[in-house]
Amino acid sequence: PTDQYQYDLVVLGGGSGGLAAAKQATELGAKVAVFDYVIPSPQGTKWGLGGTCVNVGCIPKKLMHQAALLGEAVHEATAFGWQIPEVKSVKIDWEALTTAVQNHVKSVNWVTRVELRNKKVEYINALGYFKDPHTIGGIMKNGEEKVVTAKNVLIAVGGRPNYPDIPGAVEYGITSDDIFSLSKPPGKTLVVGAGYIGLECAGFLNGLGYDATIMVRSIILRGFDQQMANIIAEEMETRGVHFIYQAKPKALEKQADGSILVHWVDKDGQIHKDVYDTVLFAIGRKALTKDLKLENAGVFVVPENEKIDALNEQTNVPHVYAVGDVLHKKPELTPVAIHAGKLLAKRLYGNATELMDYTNVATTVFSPLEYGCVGLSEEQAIAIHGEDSIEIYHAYYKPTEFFVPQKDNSRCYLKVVALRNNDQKVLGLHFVGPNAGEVIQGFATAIKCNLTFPLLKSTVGIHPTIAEEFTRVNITKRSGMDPKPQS
Ligand code: FAD
Ligand code: NA7
Repeated sequence: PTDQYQYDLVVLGGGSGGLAAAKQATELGAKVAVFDYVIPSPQGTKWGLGGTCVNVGCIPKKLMHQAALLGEAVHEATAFGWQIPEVKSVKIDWEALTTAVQNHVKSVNWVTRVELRNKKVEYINALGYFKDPHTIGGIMKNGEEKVVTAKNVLIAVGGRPNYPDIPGAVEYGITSDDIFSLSKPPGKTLVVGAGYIGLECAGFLNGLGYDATIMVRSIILRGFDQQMANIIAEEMETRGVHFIYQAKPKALEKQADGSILVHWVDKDGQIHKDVYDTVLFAIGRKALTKDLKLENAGVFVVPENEKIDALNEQTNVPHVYAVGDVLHKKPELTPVAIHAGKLLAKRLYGNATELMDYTNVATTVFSPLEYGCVGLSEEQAIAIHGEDSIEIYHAYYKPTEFFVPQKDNSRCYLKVVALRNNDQKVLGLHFVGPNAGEVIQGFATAIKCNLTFPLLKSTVGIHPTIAEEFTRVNITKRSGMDPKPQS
């Protein structure tokens, strides 16, 4: 420990960012404690160490998406000659699915604890808060308080789902915190919100055979390229997901048979009523800064969203840092939290100087037909550089594996957003199709290396893949030529 403090670093929040920073800091010789505590959801769902990604985010989400893809694959397999008796009656066993998913989550919780023990990071299962700028209190499950002092503090408390302020929402609604361990099959489900979490949840539920409806307040996937967003929504619609546009829920009422009567209002102010088995809110997330008593340390939050506006992960109080979803205007993604946490620990305890680069972070929406992207959307590129300076190359393509089962390929589409001037720097890549995340990841490195359109064109493809389509694209939107494949 450094001079008068018990710890060199106390981390508030044992999720993606906090754990990465804690492990890196101890590796560099710092004495570190991590406070992690999960307040149960209003439905009573709780989970172990590791944060959102492991327990109620990326990991269970990807597993349920995979389960849905496998259901699709079972049907395709017959076209390739697999003999599957009574393929039409193949259906999901929700309990078996959630058990498998939760078993994996629990194994990750366990590995995380062992890793902390091995690395000599002290794990304190308590809800931490500032007593003063260098003193952290933590309320444990039994109500007792643990108090420690720290030279530096890292805030990595992440966020939790919002509920709308309407009657019945908290009592009868669920969120992504509950869906992955829901004890009974969700049945007919209303998903409120058309951000990526709403689309993904409705997508896998539909793929698993449940009737799913998305209630969209305004647009699909605010902040993402709108052409691409609408393509994946259209694809979801053809696969059976229902969309109610320009609508908001007004009230939820529990009925005698356990179903939920949803009162909702359309764009003309007309009230409608529909019955669902499950209502899932995916209307955004709030940063968990309220419980931290930041005023005791003098740390400011942005009033509108209670997030922390840090410069190079340093808050307005020099020895207090922040990483992950709690940061204002930074991508809310696990690898972003991890990368920023590691770099910060290296700067604090390893004499490093490298700063986190939040630009050109690739991401993927795991909708039934996935959407992966990196860099600027078409709209953003035009807003920054002007329409005359931007060239959009685009193409529809036909995945080889779609032909035999005659899968609909009409929304397999990609586009390249590039500058029009001499070097034709690539500003953004967008891809709708199978395994979009796998396709985009390597191109994200290429963009970091200042990829230009001529360099992309000089890359020899891997055949037959869908990623090679990026090396074949040559039709500009400006030309008005048909981007559909000629063969
Ligand atoms: P978290 O991982 O949320 O960890 C914070 C931890 O701190 C939690 O355990 C919390 O309980 C604890 N805590 C809070 N307050 C206190 C306190 N006062 N004292 C002690 N502990 C406290 N990202 C991707 O990159 N890819 C994806 O596919 C993806 N899918 C997602 C799907 C869903 C449904 C959701 C909800 C999120 C998804 N994300 C995805 C986002 C990703 O999960 C987050 O960006 C990431 O977990 C943020 O890490 P963090 O360290 O900021 O916070
Ligand atoms: P997002 O991406 O913030 O999207 C929230 C969606 O919910 C969006 O479509 C909103 O519509 C809609 N919304 C927001 N408030 C309401 C209310 N009150 N009623 C109905 N609809 C509403 O949130 P996610 O939950 O998908 O993800 C949260 C974050 O976690 C996300 O930013 C990731 O980076 C990580 P709008 O477009 O505002 O009209």
